[in-house]
Amino acid sequence: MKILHTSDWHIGQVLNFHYDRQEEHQFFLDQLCEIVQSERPDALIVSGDLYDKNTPGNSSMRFLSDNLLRICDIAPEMPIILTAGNHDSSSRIESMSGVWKRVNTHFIGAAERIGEEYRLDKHILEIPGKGWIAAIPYIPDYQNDLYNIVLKEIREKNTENLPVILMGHTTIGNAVFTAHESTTFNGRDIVGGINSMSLSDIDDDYDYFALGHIHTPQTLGNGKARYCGSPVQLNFKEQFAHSVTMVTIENHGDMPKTKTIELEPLRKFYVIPERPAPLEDALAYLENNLPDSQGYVQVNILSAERLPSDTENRIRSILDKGENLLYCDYKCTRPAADGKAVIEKPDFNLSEFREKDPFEIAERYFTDTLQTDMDDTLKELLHTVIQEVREEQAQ
Ligand SMILES: [Mn+2]
Repeated sequence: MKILHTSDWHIGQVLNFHYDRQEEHQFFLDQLCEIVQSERPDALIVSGDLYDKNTPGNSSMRFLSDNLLRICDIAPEMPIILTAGNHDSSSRIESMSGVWKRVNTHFIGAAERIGEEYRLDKHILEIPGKGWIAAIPYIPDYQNDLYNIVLKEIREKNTENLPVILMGHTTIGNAVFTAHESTTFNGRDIVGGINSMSLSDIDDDYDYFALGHIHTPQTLGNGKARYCGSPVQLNFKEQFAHSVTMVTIENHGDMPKTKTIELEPLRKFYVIPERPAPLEDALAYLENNLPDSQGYVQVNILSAERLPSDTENRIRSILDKGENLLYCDYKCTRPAADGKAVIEKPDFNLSEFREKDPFEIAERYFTDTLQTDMDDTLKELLHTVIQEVREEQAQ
């Protein structure tokens, strides 16, 4: 069985309130169409965060459906399986699922219970003669038993011993979180508001665990679980090659063979200079080192003081000398007493702030103002409240 694994598309992202990424997403999806055409996978799976917001605009929704239809036309026999991530609204993702099934495209938004039991049929997709897909969307912590329940059901159905693919949108502990802010609570990693689970919590009889949520591509400890990473760079921290993953599994029980297919970005993300430098040095460096291909620029400044109000205009006028360089923002880092840059806790700029988990913001506010750490009772309380608001929003 051959599977094309991707996740974290974040369609509809607007960078710094200003730069609509649709052209860049189109550039990615054009490449995805070519990959489907040339590789002919048995299924295309998208492990969550289809949209950037849980209320995507009409143009984003149309953009996704137009592009999915293009893929359907290229490979009508190939099922497309898309799950909701924590950025998506699960009910919105499922709202048109009945229609989409007619073109072999499956949207799975949330787990559902009938009485005490989960509805399992919506998570289990058989690709006849090829294999099985266990399509688990982003689920709240208390539903984590769903993974093993679905795998058990597939075990019983899989009399031909075909490969089993598990999909998930979650944090796996000890993964590499470079493109994200992570925090630890009660010994568990938390990324983007999702508490980590351990691979050992999940029965080991899947052949490949197609993960989404962490944007840094990586294969995890057991060699069978992989974050394919985001296909389009979403912020200045994601300084790595963006890609999709092609997975081949011969038989159930064999190790998966993965191939990373790198994607070409339409625009690049430049952090200039690489290390924070005093304002005048940073601007002079920028002027002498203007990138020659189009992209977003973040200027990396070291300053103990608030920057003068004309800083933004000065940066813009330097960028105007380049070809299609888009001003994004500057990042101001405070120097420590010994003159070295403090990079552990830089000031957030507005776009970074919007990406933050509410827990982190509250925790930081608390420690900054009261100069003491939040105790566990308060942390617990805060987590519960955030979780409850999230669940309400998801409905
Ligand atoms: Mn994501």
